[in-house]
Amino acid sequence: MKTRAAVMYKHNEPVIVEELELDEPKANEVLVRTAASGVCHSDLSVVTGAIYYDAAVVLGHEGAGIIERVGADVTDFQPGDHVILSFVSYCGGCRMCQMEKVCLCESYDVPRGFQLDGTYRLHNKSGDAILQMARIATMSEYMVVPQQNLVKIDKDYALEKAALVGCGVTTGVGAVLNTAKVEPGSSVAVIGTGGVGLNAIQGAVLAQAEQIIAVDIAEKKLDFAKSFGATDAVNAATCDPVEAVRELTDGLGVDYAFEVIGNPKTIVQAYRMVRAAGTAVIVGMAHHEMDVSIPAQHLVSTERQLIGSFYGSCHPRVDMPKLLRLYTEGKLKLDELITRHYRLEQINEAFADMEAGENARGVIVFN
Ligand code: CXF
Ligand code: ZN
Repeated sequence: MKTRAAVMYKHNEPVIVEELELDEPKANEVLVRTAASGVCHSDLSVVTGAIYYDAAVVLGHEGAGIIERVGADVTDFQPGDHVILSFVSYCGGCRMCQMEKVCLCESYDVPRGFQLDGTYRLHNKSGDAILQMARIATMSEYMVVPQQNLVKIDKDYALEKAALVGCGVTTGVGAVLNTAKVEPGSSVAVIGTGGVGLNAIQGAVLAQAEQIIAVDIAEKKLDFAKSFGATDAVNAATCDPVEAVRELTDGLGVDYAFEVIGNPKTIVQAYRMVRAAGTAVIVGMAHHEMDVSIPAQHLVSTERQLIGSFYGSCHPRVDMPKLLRLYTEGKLKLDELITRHYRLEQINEAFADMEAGENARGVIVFN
């Protein structure tokens, strides 16, 4: 069948929207009609090569849709089911899965562009195989994905809201609640208040943190941060954010700092703005070849913790429905996250707006 999709052919060049040929789902696979795809900074990182795919790839890893057809051996899903796409497919049997750390499944690694059997479902007019970002590729009208990448949800939820739970909400809220396990009364800094950072702020509110300091260089994003629950805002374009955070915490530093950019400089800032025995949590995906330098003796003598958080340490099928329930109960903002809707053809404009700090989240909607 045919599907219109946003393809990254060349790094740092505009993304091409074109019609591709999509194969039928094989055993264990499901055909999903995409309803909405969030536009996340990691999609742009694929365009720049920071998250590296060595061939043409359809972008998108934050989406929701409706099941159209299922392949052989798919028993848990049927046509008409509403689903969120998870960007991790886990095997369920390896040691990490047994430890309930399914997003760290031994069979998964970033990036993944082909199906579990090693073959491809997408081809362009020249017959070339096209990869799917994170095996899903939500910036396409239709997707064939492994059933492990699906999370069934109630049909009452608007799919454009549910889509955001596929990456930004789960990654940000999960970093605070699951990875760091922030305690009530804590002080928290969030560096980078884009779509994921705003959700780290929401997570800090849910964790009942007392002080939530937003750090960014764009005033508009700091305004978003305040409306999502930040108690203080620091514009790092006009001051040293480490000094500013220390001042706001009586010289001590915060209990937790979340770095949601993926930049060595801001990762070091996160490390430096936590108090002794505090925890710096790195959420942003840095360029795959980048290293970070931390003062090794200081790390020991101050007992600082420096930890990574991938996909909010989530269990997709447990945590995503839970987050939707929090939304229903009015405890989690999803409506306010969506600043602007785009058509698939506007993907390059959506990226430009994201880089300019215009949106909390931009969302591509399909009809
Ligand atoms: C990324 C991580 C690499 C695969 C796609 C999603 N995380 C968040 O944006
Ligand atoms: Zn993402």
